[in-house]
Amino acid sequence: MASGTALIYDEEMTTHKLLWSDPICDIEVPERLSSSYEQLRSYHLVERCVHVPAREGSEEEILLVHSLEHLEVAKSTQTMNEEELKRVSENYDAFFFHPSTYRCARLAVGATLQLVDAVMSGKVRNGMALVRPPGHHSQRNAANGFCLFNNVAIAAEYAKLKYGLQRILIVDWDVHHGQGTQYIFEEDPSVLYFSWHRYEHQEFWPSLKESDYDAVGLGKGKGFNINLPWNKVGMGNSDYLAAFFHVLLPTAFEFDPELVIVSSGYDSGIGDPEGQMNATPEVFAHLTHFLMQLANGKLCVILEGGYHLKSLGESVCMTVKTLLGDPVPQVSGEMAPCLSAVESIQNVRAAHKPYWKWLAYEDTSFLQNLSTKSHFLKTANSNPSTEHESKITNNNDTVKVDRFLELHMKNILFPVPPIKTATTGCEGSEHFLSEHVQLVKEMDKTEVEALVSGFYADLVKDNKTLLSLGSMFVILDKILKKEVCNGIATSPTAALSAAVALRHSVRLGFQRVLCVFVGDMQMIPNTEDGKMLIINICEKEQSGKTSCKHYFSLNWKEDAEGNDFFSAVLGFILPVAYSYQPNLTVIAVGPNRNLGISGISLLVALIQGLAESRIFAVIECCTLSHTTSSLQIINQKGTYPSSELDWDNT
Ligand code: Q9C
Ligand code: ZN
Repeated sequence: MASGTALIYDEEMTTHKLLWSDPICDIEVPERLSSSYEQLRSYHLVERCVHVPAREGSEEEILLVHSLEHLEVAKSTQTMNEEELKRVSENYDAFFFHPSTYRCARLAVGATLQLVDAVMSGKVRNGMALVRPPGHHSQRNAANGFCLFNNVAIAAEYAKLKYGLQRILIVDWDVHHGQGTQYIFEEDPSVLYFSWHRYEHQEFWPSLKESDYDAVGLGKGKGFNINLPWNKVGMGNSDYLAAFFHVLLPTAFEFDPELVIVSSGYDSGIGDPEGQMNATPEVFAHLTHFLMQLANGKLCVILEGGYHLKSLGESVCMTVKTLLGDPVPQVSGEMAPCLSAVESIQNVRAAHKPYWKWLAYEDTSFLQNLSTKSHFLKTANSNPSTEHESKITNNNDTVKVDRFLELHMKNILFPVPPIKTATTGCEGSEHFLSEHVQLVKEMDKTEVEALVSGFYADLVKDNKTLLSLGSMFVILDKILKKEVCNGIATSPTAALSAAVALRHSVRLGFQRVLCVFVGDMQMIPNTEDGKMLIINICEKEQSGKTSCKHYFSLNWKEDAEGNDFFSAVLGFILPVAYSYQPNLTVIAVGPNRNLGISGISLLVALIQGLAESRIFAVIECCTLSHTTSSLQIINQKGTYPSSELDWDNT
């Protein structure tokens, strides 16, 4: 698999600038590019990237999307004087020409195509291109909204042509609707276009009817255009995450793109004068992290808008850091989408229900099957909008709920179906025992006994268990001391190991530990007043084992549909996990698990955005089918060195 992150920047693209006074266009300044690059430099991110030079896009490449007439008009501006430039500019809505504009726009196209080539050829895994002028408003025959050529649209056509791609996802997180991109691909089922945008019921520029949620595409392209209009300003981290969990990610995973291109405008970030939104720079790390799980990691991020220089620079850095594989920073703020966001999300889901089976679950009856020890869940799910309202208005609720529970209930917008049993039993793994012995040298039996004394001591009956706990502690301690970001341990009794790990972490002062347990959990630890949250994905109902409200069990039902796993992860596990905001995640894989190794590794990858990517995995020995697959589970940077686990001896 390809590694490395490309960064494309060419100072020449700062020569395009506004020569006269125009209050509409004066925010699109050269410093957007230069100060973002400086910010990357100051975080020492530039030197960690693979430098890829820009080039001019060819006329032929521009003509993949634009008319010859448009190209000729643009070309003709190179030799114009200011007065002539101003006159041509006035033919368009919010665009300005400078004598260098044509050259810069060709560099912007070429830089974007260079990035596509670097990623598609396997020279790098992913990358970002800092370009000006931006592209997503530009149309076949017109400049618009600071955009001359549609860089991202040209890149998609180019990738289809040069690499024979059949499915490309364009994610447009700029705060404006990329109507240009929509027009170019609205009849094309090979390009899935997703855009969220400030809309305010058509009040906000470009004020088009076709920016609303009901523009789903045309002809063969029906279902491949997804618009999520924001009807209020002030949308924040939780709204953006909810949009990903409940709209973009389910459709994107179902679409299964071969390449992801981001129209990466940061005017959707906090402080931006155009967007008026509240999302902080860290949220872009999370959005990037999610998109990295698609298309085998092939992700090209292309700059669009972003007019608050500081916010823009920080957000660009968050994106590049994440592309490089750094731990994902925690998002701040309460994790519940606002009512207006929920409405928009409901609307776009309803509009797209005919086209995407992964959006189709809106049957609330499943909730009766969802065995959760929290009675709040049932009411909270039945009608998110009114539920949200009642939370706001009904302050003297007689039921005292934990703050987090209250929050995450609002976060679970849509019901999750029960999930089908997907996989096989266990295979032998006796050879793992030797390495427990080996590791335990670092922590002897008496030490372990001391650590578990007073709790679980009675459960640690045999030597084998004691030894495995020893190895578990060694790895866990490295994570807790922040020597490593994540780690993995095997155990003959995953539930016990997880319980001990949770207890130990809490004792060391971790305030919120999330535990995702896959398979039958033979014992459920005391959740210690909300310091642990346990989500158990299992086949059997774990009834009567605990009365704790910080324990949820998701049951895979025999008659459940395929793909339900995804709905559960995106519709339930991630929203709950994000609202809990853990500072450590423990994932345990026990016996009778109903998930294959690929499901588990995707689950891990998705929850790796939490707890600053601090994650500890415990796998019950007999559930490993072979050694390498266990390593697939945690494969991000910062992994506890597998050599120490000595698992490469297959
Ligand atoms: N009353 C990008 O972010 N505003 N373009 C026009 C007219 C134009 C934004 C307002 C905003 C263009 C790439
Ligand atoms: Zn924009």
